[in-house]
Amino acid sequence: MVLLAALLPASAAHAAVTSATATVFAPNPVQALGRQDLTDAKDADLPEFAAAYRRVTLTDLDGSGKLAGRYVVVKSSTGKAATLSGGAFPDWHRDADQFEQVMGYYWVTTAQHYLQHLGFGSTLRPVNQRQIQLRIDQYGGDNSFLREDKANITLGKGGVDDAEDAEVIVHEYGHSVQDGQVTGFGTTLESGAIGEAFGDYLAVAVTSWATGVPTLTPEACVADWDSVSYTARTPHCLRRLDGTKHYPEDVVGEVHADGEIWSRALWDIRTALGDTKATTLIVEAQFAFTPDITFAAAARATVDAAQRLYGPAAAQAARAAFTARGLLP
Ligand SMILES: [Ca+2]
Ligand SMILES: [Ca+2]
Ligand SMILES: [Ca+2]
Ligand SMILES: [Zn+2]
Repeated sequence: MVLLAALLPASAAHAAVTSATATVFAPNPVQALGRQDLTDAKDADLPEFAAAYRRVTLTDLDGSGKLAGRYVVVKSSTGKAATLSGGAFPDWHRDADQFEQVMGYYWVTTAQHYLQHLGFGSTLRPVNQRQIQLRIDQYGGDNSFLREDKANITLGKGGVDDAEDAEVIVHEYGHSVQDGQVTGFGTTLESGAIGEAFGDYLAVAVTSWATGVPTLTPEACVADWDSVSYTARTPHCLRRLDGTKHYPEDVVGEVHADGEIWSRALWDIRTALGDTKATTLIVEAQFAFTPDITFAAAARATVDAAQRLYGPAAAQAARAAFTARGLLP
């Protein structure tokens, strides 16, 4: 028993783990308020945002008084590092740099808790249970495609600050999840598209789990708030999970656009089986992926995972979703 305890450093670290309250958007003001007319207004904390703030509890903190914990450490080059004051994080709003830092900590930790509630790390293998580094800088995601290391996250401040939208944060965490499962995942067009699609899917799954459904914007809409800066039509969406793109004729050779073929298949599996079964089998399947997997091979692996976990009816639902997209015969 003594030896076993010595092999479990997590139990020692656990003593220092703590929690504290802080203020966030859940998941973003457009979705929380059902208002498509909100604009960035140069980061101003206008009165219409007041109803979108939520006081929540940050968990798994390391006790340092900073935004550092078991699953994420926040490193911001914009503004001073958020620091505990009187046992809580102050009620920062969107015009404070510390607000985005808190958002990054809260939503990465929430995404990991979502995976754990599915059984990853208890009844199933752990997924991405490492401390990722979340950086916030002036440019961030705009040049993220240049980064080799997808384990960590960088968020920028172009238009609406990226970290003001939980769905942008969780999308990026989706890349970290896949890298955690298959190191270096996403080296080709199709595997890269699967990566973008999974990030979009996870963004919706996590935020619906955390904030409830029905949602005040279409549930299939990703990044309702960040996309206000660069979309003219309403509802504002960076991308959607419920598009009609079909393989191969809708392939354009760009990972985000082609990802909408894959994400629609994931969305259909979720519609057929419900969030818990769908996300469990989708994530479980990803352990069998290779870094350069094709759509067809990944679809087969996902059907196999459905069969293994839930039997023939679930496998048939998964197969039907991929067949509808032209990804399986
Ligand atoms: Ca801001
Ligand atoms: Ca942005
Ligand atoms: Ca949304
Ligand atoms: Zn991405």
